[in-house]
Amino acid sequence: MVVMMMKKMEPRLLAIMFMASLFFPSFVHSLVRHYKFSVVLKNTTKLCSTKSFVTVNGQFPGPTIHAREDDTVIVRVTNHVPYNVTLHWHGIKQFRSGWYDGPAYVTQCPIQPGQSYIYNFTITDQRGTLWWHAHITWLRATVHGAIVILPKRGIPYPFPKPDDEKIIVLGEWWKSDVEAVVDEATKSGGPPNISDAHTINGHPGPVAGCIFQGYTLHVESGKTYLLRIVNAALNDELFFKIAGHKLTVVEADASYVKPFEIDTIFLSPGQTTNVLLTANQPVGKYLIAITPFMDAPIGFDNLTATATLRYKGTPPYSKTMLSTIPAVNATEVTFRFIDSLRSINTNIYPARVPLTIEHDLFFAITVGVNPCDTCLQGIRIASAINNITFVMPTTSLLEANYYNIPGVFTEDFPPRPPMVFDYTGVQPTNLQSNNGTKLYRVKFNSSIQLVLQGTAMIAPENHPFHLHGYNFFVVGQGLGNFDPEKDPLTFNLVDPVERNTIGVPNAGWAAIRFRADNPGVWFLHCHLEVHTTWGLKMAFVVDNGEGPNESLLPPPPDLPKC
Ligand SMILES: *[C@@H]1O[C@H](CO)[C@@H](O)[C@H](O)[C@H]1NC(C)=O
Ligand SMILES: *[C@@H]1O[C@H](CO)[C@@H](O)[C@H](O)[C@H]1NC(C)=O
Ligand SMILES: *[C@@H]1O[C@H](CO)[C@@H](O)[C@H](O)[C@H]1NC(C)=O
Ligand SMILES: *[C@@H]1O[C@H](CO)[C@@H](O)[C@H](O)[C@H]1NC(C)=O
Ligand SMILES: *[C@@H]1O[C@H](CO)[C@@H](O)[C@H](O)[C@H]1NC(C)=O
Ligand SMILES: *[C@@H]1O[C@H](CO)[C@@H](O)[C@H](O)[C@H]1NC(C)=O
Ligand SMILES: *[C@@H]1O[C@H](CO)[C@@H](O)[C@H](O)[C@H]1NC(C)=O
Ligand SMILES: *[C@@H]1O[C@H](CO)[C@@H](O)[C@H](O)[C@H]1NC(C)=O
Ligand SMILES: *[C@@H]1O[C@H](CO)[C@@H](O)[C@H](O)[C@H]1NC(C)=O
Ligand SMILES: *[C@@H]1O[C@H](CO)[C@@H](O)[C@H](O)[C@H]1NC(C)=O
Ligand SMILES: [Cu+2]
Repeated sequence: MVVMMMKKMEPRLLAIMFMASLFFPSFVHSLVRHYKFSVVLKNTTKLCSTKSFVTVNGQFPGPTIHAREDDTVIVRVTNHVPYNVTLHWHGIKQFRSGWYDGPAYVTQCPIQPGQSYIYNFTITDQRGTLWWHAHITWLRATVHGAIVILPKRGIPYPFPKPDDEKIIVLGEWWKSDVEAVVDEATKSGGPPNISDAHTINGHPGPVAGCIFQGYTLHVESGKTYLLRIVNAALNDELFFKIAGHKLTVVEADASYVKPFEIDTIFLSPGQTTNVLLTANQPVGKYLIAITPFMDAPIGFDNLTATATLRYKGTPPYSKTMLSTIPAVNATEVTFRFIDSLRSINTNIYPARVPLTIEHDLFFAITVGVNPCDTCLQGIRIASAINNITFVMPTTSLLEANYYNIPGVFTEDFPPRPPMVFDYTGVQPTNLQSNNGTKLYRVKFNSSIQLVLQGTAMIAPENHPFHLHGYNFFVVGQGLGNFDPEKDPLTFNLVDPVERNTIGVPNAGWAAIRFRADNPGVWFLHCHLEVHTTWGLKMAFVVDNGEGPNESLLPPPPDLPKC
């Protein structure tokens, strides 16, 4: 195509184009990047137990996708395992390409054993670190990997160019099969078993029963490294710290932030961040530690995972410099990190915060119990938004909307709680919820404000909420009950951080804004897999706008069927 066009062009024009491409390297066409992902079982005897687990291409963490902004990424996924699989490209906006977003029964039916599906999406208007993961049952525990999006060719980072880049994927490991863990919990109605270890690039910490080798981050004195950190854990929010070194945060969820220096990074499951690390300490070895954060009276995996930062030239048998670690309930350390995040908001990367609101939504997040005859204690834990525990359909919501299939979902998702109570104070005595496959429909390009209100029902807890299809701006955050009169006066509408996953603080609230300029069905859910399983999820339906450029593409021919 390009060659044919060029043949028809004036030679003089071609010469100008060629020269322009020399002076402006960004003139070079964007690329199509092809990947082959085989979903296969891998056997291990090394990772804490002997078990067989699901991977992509036999790798844990899975392969990294490298692309530039404006590139098209094509991933041919073939399922060779006895489970249904889908893959989600976490944080990729999927403009008009919702068929490739990946959450099972939301945008597609599963890729069944023996089947293939080609994911095909273009990366528009984002650069940084994101990640991909399975989006069905609990398979993402071991089916995940990083996505590195470089800026367009010839466009520099808005911070000093690092000498090298390193990917650090944090995970959570069960000695037994994760599908058995979630199935057991679903049968019993109670909470699932907590994990047995945390991992850094696939290496578990020094944990009983695990062979400890540990990941080593090799550095050279005087050099600066860009660390691309992903929290791929299922249920645990994590602190990340390197002994003796400060970190300069430059990006969160593939959006640039105003750089700031800090010693402890805090990431909820689903979140990513890029930091600069300068090897400016005496040659030696330094401990890298990841530890969980939990400020609620809830059972969790409290184990630390460690790795080593090692300078080139470190003598053998050197001692590793240790570091203090934050207390598991160090809420103030989480706020120190979160409150420092600001969009870079420059001419090139403006923060386009919606200033007027067409949909003013207030979602109360509760965890309660419903009666259950077949459950161990006669009750089942259920989580809800505005008292609706989301019921997954058995066909894809996006298809149901596209083909107008009746009976799959209703459009009456409540924009506010049906019952007002003291969300973070005195709790209702009735802990039951309603259920349904209820969606919330908006017109193309509507502006939405969503206040996510945590509650103390059963126990107050932090919930990292993830929105598909968009980034949003975190315009406000606070403790206690949101005050619709006073709190909006303090909103940051100038340079709020732009991200795709937001930790709603324990017994507090977070306010986000976004413009629904991407047609499709977009999932909103807690990124603690345990809570998603309990029904803490819903979806938006966003209508097409005018003309093909504002409309969802037609479904691909190989879209899996239910
Ligand atoms: C993994 O182990 C199972 C049973 O333990 C065996 O049937 C299978 O062939 C093994 N797979 C590989 C790839 O080694
Ligand atoms: C990917 O999508 C583009 C645009 O929708 C289409 O032209 C192209 O053929 C697709 N590629 C594959 C491999 O399906
Ligand atoms: C969950 O933990 C209990 C108690 O330790 C154990 O008996 C059970 O086998 C575990 N379940 C799975 C699926 O590992
Ligand atoms: C970690 O949790 C276990 C129970 O899962 C508990 O026995 C242990 O005391 C805890 N350790 C710390 C340091 O809190
Ligand atoms: C954290 O936990 C410790 C030990 O349980 C307790 O003494 C301390 O008050 C807690 N701190 C906060 C901020 O809740
Ligand atoms: C939720 O719905 C259930 C069932 O209708 C009801 O009993 C309960 O009071 C409601 N709770 C809240 C907090 O709205
Ligand atoms: C939804 O609620 C109804 C009425 O309480 C109940 O019978 C049904 O089992 C619930 N469905 C699910 C999937 O929880
Ligand atoms: C969406 O709305 C904003 C604000 O009114 C406007 O600036 C923008 O052009 C609209 N975008 C589209 C694609 O219509
Ligand atoms: C759609 O977008 C393409 C490429 O940006 C542009 O050339 C075309 O004019 C647009 N069409 C309409 C109807 O806006
Ligand atoms: C896999 O997906 C198909 C299509 O939705 C469904 O019929 C089947 O029950 C699923 N299998 C499992 C094991 O969940
Ligand atoms: Cu949650």
